[in-house]
Amino acid sequence: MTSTASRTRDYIDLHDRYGAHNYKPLPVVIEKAEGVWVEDVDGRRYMDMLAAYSAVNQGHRHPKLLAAMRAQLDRCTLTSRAFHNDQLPRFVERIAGLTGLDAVLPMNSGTEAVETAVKAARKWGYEVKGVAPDRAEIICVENNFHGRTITVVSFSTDAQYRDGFGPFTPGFTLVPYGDADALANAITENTVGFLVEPIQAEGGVIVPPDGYLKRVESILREHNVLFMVDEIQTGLGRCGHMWAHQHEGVSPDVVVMGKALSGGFYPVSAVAARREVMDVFRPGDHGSTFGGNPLGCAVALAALDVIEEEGLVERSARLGDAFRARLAKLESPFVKEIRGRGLLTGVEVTDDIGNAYPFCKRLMDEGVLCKDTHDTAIRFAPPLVITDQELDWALERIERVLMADPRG
Ligand code: IF1
Repeated sequence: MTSTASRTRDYIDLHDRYGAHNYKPLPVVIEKAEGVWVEDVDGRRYMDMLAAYSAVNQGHRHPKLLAAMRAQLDRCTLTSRAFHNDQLPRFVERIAGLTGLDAVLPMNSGTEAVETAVKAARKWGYEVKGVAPDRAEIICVENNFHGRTITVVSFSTDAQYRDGFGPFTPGFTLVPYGDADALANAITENTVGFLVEPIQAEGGVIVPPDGYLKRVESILREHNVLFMVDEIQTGLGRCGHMWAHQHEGVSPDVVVMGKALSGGFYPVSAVAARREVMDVFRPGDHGSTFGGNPLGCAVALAALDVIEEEGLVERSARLGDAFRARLAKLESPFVKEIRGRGLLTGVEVTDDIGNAYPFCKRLMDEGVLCKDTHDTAIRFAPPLVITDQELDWALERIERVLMADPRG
């Protein structure tokens, strides 16, 4: 590694040479971060309007999380689940309280938590609902994103996530998102669960029609099918409620969470469920070396404190509405639609522009980092600690970029 005027190029070349090429990141190499700001290896500053796909809702390196992490580092980092540790009990109690559910199972990545929910639903289907062995079906929706393991991409409808990775796990049925009738028609005697994102984030920030989740809930109750929500990206304040499903006041049987649960310090995920569902797991049925470790639990407890103490849920609701209102007023000829809730916003570019990447690149040049999703939408999801002034700063730049023809 040489020290040239552009260390950025050197780092990117080095990674290209030795790294796997499973991403196409924007050409910025981040070295430092604090709050909503990041700095690259050439000393340029940017506002982070992606927030690690909502894992840093609390802002980068929140002081309270730093302190909690450091304190726990000095005590104990990992015990495995062969022994108890003193942080996990408080963690599960806290998440039960926050979801209104009875029992909590900790994992690490979001995908693992989704897999855990799938396993719980299947076993509940056999042991409680009485589905015949190996016949359990789980209904998912088109255009979903729940992770990338073989089982999880088995119910993806995105060709890129699946092509070349078969054979897949059977037992999943797909219905269109936002269509409760389609769900009702797809239920069979073998259906054990319905898994859904309250808002499809990666899918392009798709907000379902009003009343959708409410209807879903009543259909599922009627047929004794578990209502499972993936709040990995939409939860923990991102969409202006603690959980995005609260927007419709529904009570899922299973809530899956991750990302901001540790404020970006450490992978921590969890599944919360009704006791009847969680109790299908008996000793030895399921687990993880790192899941429920004291370091992750300690940092998660602090991460939840920050969301509550700093009023991040209300902030997200208020600033998100203000953000979209100002973008709507812009009336850019290149914008087709503005969608979102709380501080999760998707800006769909017009069909003749067709591609959001050039806007993201220009925003980067203006000092605003964000990422396109599903090719045609720009996703804005800043840390929820963003101030009114910081949001104004970003909006000035976003407005400038959205008003300029990206082809010219
Ligand atoms: C990547 C996407 C976002 C998620 C929901 C489960 C998971 C995710 C609703 C899995 C993860 C991440 C994965 C990350 C980028 C990001 C992403 F573009 F890939 F689709 F946010 F939109 N459920 N989303 O959003 O959680 O195992 O990753 O912790 O794959 O690059 P994970």
